[in-house]
Amino acid sequence: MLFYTENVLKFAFSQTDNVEFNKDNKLRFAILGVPFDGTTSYKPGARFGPRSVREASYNFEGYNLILDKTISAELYDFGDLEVVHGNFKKTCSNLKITISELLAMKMVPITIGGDHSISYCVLKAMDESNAVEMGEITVIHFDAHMDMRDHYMGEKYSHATVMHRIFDLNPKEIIQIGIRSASIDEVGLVNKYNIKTFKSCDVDGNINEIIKLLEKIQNPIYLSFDIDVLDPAYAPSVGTPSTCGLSPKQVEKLIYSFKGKKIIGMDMVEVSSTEIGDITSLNAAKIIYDILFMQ
Ligand SMILES: [Mn+2]
Repeated sequence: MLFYTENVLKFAFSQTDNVEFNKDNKLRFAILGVPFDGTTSYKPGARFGPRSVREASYNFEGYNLILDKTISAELYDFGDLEVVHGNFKKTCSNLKITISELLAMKMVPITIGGDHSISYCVLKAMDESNAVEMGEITVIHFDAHMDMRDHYMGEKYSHATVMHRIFDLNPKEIIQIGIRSASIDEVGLVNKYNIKTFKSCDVDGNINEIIKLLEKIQNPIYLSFDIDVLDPAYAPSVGTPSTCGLSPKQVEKLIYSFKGKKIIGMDMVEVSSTEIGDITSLNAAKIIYDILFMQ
């Protein structure tokens, strides 16, 4: 695996003892930090996301009062990937190798970015592995932005094109939630290919219909969370803030519809907090916890 050797803070409640991986079919999650923000187009700093989200994770309990549940999923924090700053291609190659190794250990990767470009590398590694059949996966994408551009500033691989690259991998379906920013070409693409897109105003007006749709999903789910899906009031430290977004309570309600679902991976991207106690990283850590509580 390609890791930095520095001893980074581990996500709260992650286990440190050596475990014989692959021994049984027990669900185990692997946290992996990817401090790469080479494709950020506005406010840089997502390279600090893994550090700040881990730090924020210590503010939560292992017991969820609302759900009356303790965390039962096993969680291992593997530290940070060795990224090559400014070089997406080399970083993506390192990430794919490491995700492949985690999948071979039957771990479910939870990747903390980093800018959104890294999500493609995680799914590409899944596509190339024997562990995952891409045609059976529903990708659920929480974001203010569609990220469906074919190219951005001449670049094929970017945080602004990431969902188009994931679409190119032919997952079973893509569902986008919380969108409020797109180009007219991106809207043409999602309409042409029947990609389900729920705008932030759709969540305000019709959250129960969206929950019903999510609850019906039976196949494996990959979750991609751009923290800018939240309104900048709740998540100001992001690469590309967009107003009129979702509230943490709306996102919590949507996440609770994943109870018992087969989550094969998730990423939390675009967190660019640099201050201890920053609300953006607190909300990002809470979303990761809520997903773990769904298992
Ligand atoms: Mn975004």
